[in-house]
Amino acid sequence: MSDLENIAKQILAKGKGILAADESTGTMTKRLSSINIESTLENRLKFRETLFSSQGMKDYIGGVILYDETIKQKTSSGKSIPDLIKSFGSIPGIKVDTGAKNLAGSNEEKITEGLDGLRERLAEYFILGARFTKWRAVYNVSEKYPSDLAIKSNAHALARYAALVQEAKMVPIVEPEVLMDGEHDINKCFEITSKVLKECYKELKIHNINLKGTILKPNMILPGSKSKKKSNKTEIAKMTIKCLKENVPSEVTGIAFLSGGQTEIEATENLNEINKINDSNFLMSFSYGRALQQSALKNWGKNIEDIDNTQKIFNHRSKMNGLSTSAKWNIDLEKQLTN
Ligand code: 5MM
Repeated sequence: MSDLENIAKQILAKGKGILAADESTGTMTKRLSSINIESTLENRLKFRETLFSSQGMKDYIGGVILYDETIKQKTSSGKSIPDLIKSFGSIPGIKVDTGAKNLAGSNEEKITEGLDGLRERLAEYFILGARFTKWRAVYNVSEKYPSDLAIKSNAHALARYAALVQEAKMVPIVEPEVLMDGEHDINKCFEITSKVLKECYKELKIHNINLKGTILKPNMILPGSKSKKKSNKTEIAKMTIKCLKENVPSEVTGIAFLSGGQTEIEATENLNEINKINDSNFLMSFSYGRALQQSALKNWGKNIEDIDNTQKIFNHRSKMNGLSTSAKWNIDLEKQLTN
């Protein structure tokens, strides 16, 4: 097994998934202002250190995606943040895109930037302890979008990113996110996600990517958040698996879904259902941001010194998602906040 495949397998080892804590300062400021906490360097670190030193890290979190600010920070006891993560047997990762900007030629759409100087930044992140990276492309769904231009240019950028990351001996997470916003139904999400994934894997192939040394971070196949037609968990799971089987080469080591605006319970329940009926060779796990952090953040906002309860809530969410990676979650377990 290659080193890269080994890292990907360690991150998604049985019962484990990824904590996406790579909010850029703007996004983190929004999250903190929702709980009336000032977005200072100290507060952003304090919340993240609280999560990263939780016991749930040990059993359920195989990797943590960090933001540039955080990977360079030290904990209150002087340990570096990557070392803290490693002390739980988890692997530090880093978001390396510099954000989604307006796409020239189709201004209502986005292109993710960050390729300039990436080779040099990757070398620096490797020294800081990162062993995997993330790059997120976003696609709006409407009658005319996403355009071919957005699909092709984002796939090309994702592939150039992945090639540079593998050259730097790290595992690239490839994240093409078809956004949930909109009135579209689940079939439209299936159709667009299929198109997006096809193009991504076409470009990854052209760029000679070792697919075994990658992780795909896709959206689940869901109706738009304003859709009049709701879908149940079985339909969501079936269509998600079908879409991945049809469009993702079987060499890809693992799939770690984003939560994309689902509630915490929805994200857990849908992953559990996917694993219940998963008949593909893919490991199906999570790489959640909001769906792992929301309740913990809310509790922390009530009293930022209440580390114990915030960690308890985070441990519980991590455990619930860990269970859903092997279809062992159920709603009764949700009520047992024991950790
Ligand atoms: C944690 O949020 C990440 C993005 O932050 P920016 O928009 O500030 O760059 C985001 O990429 C995240 O990793 C994924 O969307 C998954 O998070 P969710 O909340 O959708 O599970």
